[in-house]
Amino acid sequence: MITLHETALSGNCYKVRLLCAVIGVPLRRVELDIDALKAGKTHTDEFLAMNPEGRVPVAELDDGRFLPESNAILAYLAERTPYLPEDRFDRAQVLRWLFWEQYSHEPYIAVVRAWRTYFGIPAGRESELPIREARGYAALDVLERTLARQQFLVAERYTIADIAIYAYTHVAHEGGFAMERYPAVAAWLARVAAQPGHVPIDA
Ligand SMILES: N[C@@H](CCC(=O)N[C@@H](CS)C(=O)NCC(=O)O)C(=O)O
Repeated sequence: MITLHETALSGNCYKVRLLCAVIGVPLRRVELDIDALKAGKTHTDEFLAMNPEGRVPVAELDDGRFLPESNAILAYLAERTPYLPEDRFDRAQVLRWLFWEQYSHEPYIAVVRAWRTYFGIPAGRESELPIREARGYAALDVLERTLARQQFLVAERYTIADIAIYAYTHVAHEGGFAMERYPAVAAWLARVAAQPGHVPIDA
């Protein structure tokens, strides 16, 4: 059992819920909704004691320890499951995609979606939108090139690399990204959604 401090609409939080559903780890959800986020409820002293960065998701373990950072939570929960390979090279490839997601994908695809769908573009930052869109498309191009040649991102099997990157890719259209340009990505999204234990973001 873990307790997940989260926001339902966040792909970073959904990643953790999806992995828990796939591996059968029971989850207690503590929701900080969009209004709580807008009101800065992740920046209270109580929340900052769980995550000094003041962001969700944060996993609260049974022994009372807290683990922030979505992809670190995935790696923790996937240890000794088929979703984090034992093989040294395959495991490094999973890490490669987790790092890539946080550096080259999430800051563009997730942020454009958040601005367009939930928050609006912050005042004074309008000029960032086309740059973030272009970088989001660059990330989708990387996925399309990769998935045109293989079924899953690492070692031809479903891993936490797929879960991490699925989370915001499958809702990229909400940010206005033209997903019809990416047939191999679309086929991979369908493969991921067909995996045992899959749950949608709004479950
Ligand atoms: N690198 C972090 C990013 C977490 C993140 O950006 N969380 C957002 C929601 S998706 C948040 O808590 N925003 C509220 C804030 O920054 O105050 C992760 O992957 O967990």
